[in-house]
Amino acid sequence: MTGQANFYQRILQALPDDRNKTCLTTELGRAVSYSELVATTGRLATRLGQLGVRPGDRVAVQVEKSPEALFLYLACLQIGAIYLPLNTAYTGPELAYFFADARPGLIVGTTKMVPAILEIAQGLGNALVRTLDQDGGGSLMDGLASLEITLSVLETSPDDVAAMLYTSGTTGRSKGAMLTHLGLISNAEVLTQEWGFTAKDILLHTLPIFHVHGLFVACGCAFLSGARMLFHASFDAEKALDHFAQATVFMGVPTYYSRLLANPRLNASAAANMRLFVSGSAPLLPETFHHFRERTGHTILERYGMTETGMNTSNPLRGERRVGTVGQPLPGIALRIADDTGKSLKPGEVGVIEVKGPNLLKGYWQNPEKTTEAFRQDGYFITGDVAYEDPDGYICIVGRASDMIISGGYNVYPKEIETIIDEQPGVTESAVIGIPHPDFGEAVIAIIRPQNPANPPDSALILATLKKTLAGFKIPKKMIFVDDLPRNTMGKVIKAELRKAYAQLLEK
Ligand code: MCA
Ligand code: AMP
Repeated sequence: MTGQANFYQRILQALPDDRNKTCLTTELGRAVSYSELVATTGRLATRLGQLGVRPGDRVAVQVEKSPEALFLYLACLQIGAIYLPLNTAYTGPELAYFFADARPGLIVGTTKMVPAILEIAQGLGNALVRTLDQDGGGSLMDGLASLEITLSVLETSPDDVAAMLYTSGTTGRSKGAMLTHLGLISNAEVLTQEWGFTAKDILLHTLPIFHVHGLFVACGCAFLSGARMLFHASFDAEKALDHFAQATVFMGVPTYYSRLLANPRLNASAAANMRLFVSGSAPLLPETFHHFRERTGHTILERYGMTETGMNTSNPLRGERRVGTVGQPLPGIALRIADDTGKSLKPGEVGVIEVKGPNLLKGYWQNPEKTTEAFRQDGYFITGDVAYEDPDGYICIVGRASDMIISGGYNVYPKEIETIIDEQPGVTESAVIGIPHPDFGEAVIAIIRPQNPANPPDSALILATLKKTLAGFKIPKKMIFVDDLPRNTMGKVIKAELRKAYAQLLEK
């Protein structure tokens, strides 16, 4: 790690000398050079300054993926503002929670979402709202091309907050994980090194850029190595395969790999130009790992991370990539499998993964209690992921301490859905669980106990209410009415039993 504390300054240091080189190409064929990246980022930074955004202010952004969206992120880094990206699937009520909690000084949304955003912003006092659309237009960009750049890169200290991402961790309502410049720099540096990124690489980038995986991992490696990106607006297996021949690295969640496998065009010759396939965000099934190797000759490299920590472990670039494991701790990151007092367990013993290193979050936004709960006295962060270490030091994740669901790489917290279902007329209670799904890995389903089993409420009405409030990926793929839910002696619903009973419901 070099002395530079601002992540954007570190990125600038890594850019190729020839700024006319292409930094990224969109799927529509638009080529963006490094000089355009630097100039537009500088102008956006200046625009943010004109709008009154100051170091430490939150800039909440819910926009479609585009080069300008990426420059807006870099502009926030440049001026020391805290970048707060939000999933484009979030509805008005979800946004209202994040805005009320984070109190952003500026909210940037798409023209489509802005009426809803303005309504929320009105209730928040002085939040400014600007638009940025996928084509690079919008009120944030008005007159930008002729704007003189007046702001340079702010010298930040390593533990200044660069970005804030909302996550529920293991419990409770979403909390803003404060990620520092040092955390982002150290993690991007270690991954660039470990995965052998160079300026010769071309990264096929199809992930969303509102999460750690697409923004910090993928873009971080590209920026620090000078690799070019083929920047797709979203993942589409057909379009991705159209660009395989030009790319050398691909990163995705397991659903991307199962969708690629479902496409007959995937074979060894289609993947001949690739040197590395990386998977993460959710468990990669052994069958996906093996089928991918049989079809393409490539062994997927699985790694493991978390919003709060960035990446913690990785299978090796050289050496054995062991199926069913997430590899070994990355350099500079200490990891232990611990019992519930934080004591290290022996290899083979199952416990919770705890990690420590420069990659860790600074804390949860305005939530000292949850921050204290998440850390041990000796500085280790408690991930909530349940695992054991094999005799060679590879980490095998076997479950999660919470009943969080990961569907297609997105985390879903049952409580949030259960609370809404339980408020519906005719419902006594509900249990939301994740069950195996051929495309999403896990799918959300709801088991509902109606007040009158002979006359259960209309599931279409419950669905409609859920859709008004929650992002689409959280909506149950099925709702089942039952007379009773299984309980333990304390009266708590036994979700493990429900997961077992409905395990086959959505399988092939
Ligand atoms: C979309 N839908 C989903 C999901 N995505 N349902 C369940 N799970 C999902 N993940 C629903 C929509 O609500 C909609 O429902 C229908 O599917 C079609 O929506 P569309 O947007 O067209 O779907 P898609 O394009 O097929 O998207 C699926 C996807 C996407 C490509 C797998 O979800 C995706 O890109 N996931 C990646 C997430 C990711 O980047 N995760 C990293 C975060 P309806 O038709 O009923 O309206 S985790 C992270 O960063 C940590 C640190 C880590 O370790 O990496
Ligand atoms: P998030 O809160 O979105 O950052 O999700 C992080 C969670 O995703 C982790 O705590 C793990 O439960 C899960 N995760 C990430 N990568 C993997 C992986 N390779 N295998 C299994 N689970 C993973």
